[in-house]
Amino acid sequence: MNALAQVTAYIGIGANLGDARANVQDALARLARLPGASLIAASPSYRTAPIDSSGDDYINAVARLTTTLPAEELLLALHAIEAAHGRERPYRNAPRTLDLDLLLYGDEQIASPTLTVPHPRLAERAFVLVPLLALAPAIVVPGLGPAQDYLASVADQAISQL
Ligand code: PH2
Ligand code: MG
Ligand code: MG
Repeated sequence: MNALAQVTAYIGIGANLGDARANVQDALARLARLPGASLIAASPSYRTAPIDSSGDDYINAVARLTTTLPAEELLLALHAIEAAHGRERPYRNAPRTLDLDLLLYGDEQIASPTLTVPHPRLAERAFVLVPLLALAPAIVVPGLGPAQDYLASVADQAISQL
């Protein structure tokens, strides 16, 4: 029998409500237990200034998974982890206990009503680019090219490794 194809996926993790550091660590633990996925690596955590958002500084990190889950199923699993942290969405980019974004799913470009991959603002945000490049310095973003090429354009965004 054929083994199911393993896809490498990158997940952006963010929190700025409650114990944000603990929420990010718990998200990593839950990703490690996710059926159909393996947590391969996690970036360091970073403190970042809110971008187009409000409230406290964020804690951000990126995780690399391999998974046999289709992208839409992986997204549902990410939403379930957010829900376990009491994630509420009172308005766009509201402060949140936990945000899990599917940044990259193999080399796929996906545009469905529920999911856009690569994440549309990935290359504009230091809180994604810096941890992503810490995990995968040579990563190429489908449709954009090397992630490294976008770092200079986010150099004004405050970010510090914890
Ligand atoms: N997430 C957003 C909007 N702004 N800013 C920071 N620093 N970190 C985030 O994770 C973040 C944000 C939307 O998801
Ligand atoms: Mg987000
Ligand atoms: Mg999100």
